Amino acid sequence: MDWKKDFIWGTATSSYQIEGAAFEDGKGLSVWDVFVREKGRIFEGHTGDVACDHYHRMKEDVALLAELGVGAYRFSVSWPRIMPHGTGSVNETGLKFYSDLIDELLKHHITPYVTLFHWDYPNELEMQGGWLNPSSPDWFAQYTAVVANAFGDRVKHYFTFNEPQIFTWLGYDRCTHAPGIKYPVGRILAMCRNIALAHGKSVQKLRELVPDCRVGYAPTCGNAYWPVEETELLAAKAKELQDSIGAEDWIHSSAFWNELFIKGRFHRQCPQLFGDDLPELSEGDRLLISQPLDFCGMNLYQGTSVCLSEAGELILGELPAGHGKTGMGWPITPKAMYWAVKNFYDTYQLPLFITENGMSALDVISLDGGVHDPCRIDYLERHLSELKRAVSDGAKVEGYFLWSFLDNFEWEKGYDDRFGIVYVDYETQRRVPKDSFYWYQNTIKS
Ligand code: GCO
Repeated sequence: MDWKKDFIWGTATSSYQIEGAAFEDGKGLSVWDVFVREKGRIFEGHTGDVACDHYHRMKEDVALLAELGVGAYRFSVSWPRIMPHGTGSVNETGLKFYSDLIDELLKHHITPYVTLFHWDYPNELEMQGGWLNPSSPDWFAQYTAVVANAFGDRVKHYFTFNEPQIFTWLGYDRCTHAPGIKYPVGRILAMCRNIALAHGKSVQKLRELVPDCRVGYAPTCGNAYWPVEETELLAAKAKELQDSIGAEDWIHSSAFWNELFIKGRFHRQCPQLFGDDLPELSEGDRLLISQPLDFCGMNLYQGTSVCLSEAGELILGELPAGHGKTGMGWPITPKAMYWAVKNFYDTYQLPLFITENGMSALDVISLDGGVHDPCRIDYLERHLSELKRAVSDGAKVEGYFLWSFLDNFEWEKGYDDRFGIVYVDYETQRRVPKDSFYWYQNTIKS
């Protein structure tokens, strides 16, 4: 691998988390615009109404991306910004925002990677049952066609869904994310089937309208298990666990969604777990859902350790007291990067992009005017070296998108956690590149 010539270095963001302009220029409501107004849902009542005001500061932000020196930028399109009602009429001003963004990126030789769905679902469609509505796959295909027709001449890389395991699990089971409607498991499974059909129809539409496109999806790695000692026994156990789905957190597992999106089937454990609740997948469904993909994303932040106790029993998730953590309290587990990538590639042989990796920290602007984030640099260095190890062990990884370019709206945590390599002062909207920005700039160069 020629890390300089062939490897794609990028950063990632998403529409609701950075754009703001939530009610401007003809944009329709998303389920997040509604959810953030429900008392107690979001930290200190924060909303994405303004966020990083990227909608009005796009050129300044792209100039910063160009200074950073990335070859690619992963962003998402807000469905209700370009289709206010979710279906039917198109908002030309909304389309123009993304068209201008794409032109600005290309002017700076930055390749756009577009995520079609990063959770800001049109509220009017949610009112019609959302992903439970049997028409939802067609709604998504229609939206895909609008994006493909508008940008397909310049955008060749697409991710259909960002983290289907998160917006379903937190949106309709744990209810900490929009729309926060609690469904019984049977309904969630029916929703998963429609989401998978929507993914298949979207891939079909992209291939039809953008023949030279490359398509994938961006799951989180919900179950990244890593062996504390790299013995055969523990490595085998980590892989077995990564390929399994638990009874309680099946929906959070990457295995459930990779089997559905890549193989067009429910995971082998589903029949026992869900019995009659499990919807039928016809042969037609299978073929549609498992449309061949060009690559798969992986949003990787952390993993669960696998080790043996003194008595020789298997213990999960035991980390020594004082083990490193991020600002959100997530354990820092760089080996999860190696094992998640290696196990995924051994199982599916699909080229991978790390579509998100990074950490939240309680960053402040120091007295010297800089933002010093050595912990983030350490986190990134360790994860990138584990990624390099996985590549040298044969995994085909095409690129890496650091999460995130800007500090932004971290869903139910609001602005309390900062994931950016660029600090955002939300009072003034001033951008301050952190030390990690300059570290990443140098890493890309070298
Ligand atoms: C996710 C989402 C991002 C989050 C990031 C930090 O992976 O949950 O894609 O929108 O902000 O991961 O939690």
